[in-house]
Amino acid sequence: MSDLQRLFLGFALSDQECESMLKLQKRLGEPGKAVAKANLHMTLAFLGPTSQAQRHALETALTTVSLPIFEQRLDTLVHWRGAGVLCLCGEARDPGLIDLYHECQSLCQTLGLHQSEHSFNPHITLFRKAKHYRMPEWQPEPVILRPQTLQLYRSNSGPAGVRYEVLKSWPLGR
Ligand code: 2AM
Repeated sequence: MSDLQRLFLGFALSDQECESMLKLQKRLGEPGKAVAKANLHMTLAFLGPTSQAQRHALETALTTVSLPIFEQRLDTLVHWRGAGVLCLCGEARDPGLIDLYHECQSLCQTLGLHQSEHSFNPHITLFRKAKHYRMPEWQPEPVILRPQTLQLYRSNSGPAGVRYEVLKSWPLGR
């Protein structure tokens, strides 16, 4: 039997940050399936199908990587039509966060995990299955994220939908 788990690294949102996203979802109406409050997050790196050995090696490597405290401004609505997602996006500016992204991509390469074809694109997915959507005329209130921890998530798909389980957390600030 395969021991592969679908994993990704990301940042959880504070209650206040979640509330801002829920308010924005409400204001946007029903462009697709709203991401549930418990699933709201900002992805750092999608790892894809990961074995126990790869997970163990990744967790060990992450204990020695610099995990800076950072702020991330998200201020632009983006509709990725192909993927059918509507996101709140921002520009990656914090050098520590950008370094961390590259460090993770390099770990993914070393460990044979999924590597992104794109540069870091900070975003929070608000809606999925949003294939046909006309963007509103207005711009959203900017949200400044101030994450406390980096998390390793497992994505579990079940009859009730997808659920992201936190497998491990590393406090930021080292
Ligand atoms: P998202 O961050 O844009 O929402 C688990 O599937 C998480 O990893 C999702 O939140 C998803 O998108 C993100 N992700 C990033 N790249 C992915 C990819 N190539 N395939 C699937 N999910 C990906």
